[in-house]
Amino acid sequence: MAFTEQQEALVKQSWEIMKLNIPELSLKFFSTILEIAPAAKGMFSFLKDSDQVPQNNPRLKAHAVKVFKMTCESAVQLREKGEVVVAENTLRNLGSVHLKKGVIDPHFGVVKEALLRTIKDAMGPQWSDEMGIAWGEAYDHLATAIKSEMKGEE
Ligand code: HEM
Ligand code: ISQ
Repeated sequence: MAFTEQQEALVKQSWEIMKLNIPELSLKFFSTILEIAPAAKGMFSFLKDSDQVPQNNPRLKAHAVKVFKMTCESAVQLREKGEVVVAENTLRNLGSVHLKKGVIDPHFGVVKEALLRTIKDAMGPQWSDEMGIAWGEAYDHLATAIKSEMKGEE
């Protein structure tokens, strides 16, 4: 089914609200990933010398924000062109970083679940199932692009 203007609006509007509280959002997103997949702890450099999720790590924040932003951009592209195209150099970098860190296909489902739970939590009463579906679709297209880059299928 085509990605609608209404779906794009749901993603963009909720991102505008969520980005007002990046410290909490990024922490919640990252903590939820580790809650669902504790084994992923070893992959992230933010946790190198501690068991605790760092409360104010600029790199953690920047990466988490990038995931949200890229997913939001994917929603715009899906509505505009019906597909997601990531700039070639960006995609190559993301492919190689994730390969090097040992990320595998099932991890993308973990990050999706964490992303959706984080949005639901952040939006509270403004959350809707339609909002979750829109973010989920945008994420799936982006994840597909990264996964195929990781497999050398570009
Ligand atoms: C790093 C985005 C999925 C684990 C990054 C970075 C970005 C990013 C922008 C920083 C890249 C850099 O340093 O140049 C995304 C997006 C994803 C995704 C958009 C899905 C659509 C995943 C998944 C995992 C994962 C499924 C596995 C749990 C990591 C790790 C790093 C990383 C371990 C390195 C962090 C560090 O510096 O220690 N990701 N990612 N990512 N990502 Fe992802
Ligand atoms: C990197 N890749 C995917 C998800 C992330 C969440 C928080 C910080 C970094 C991330």
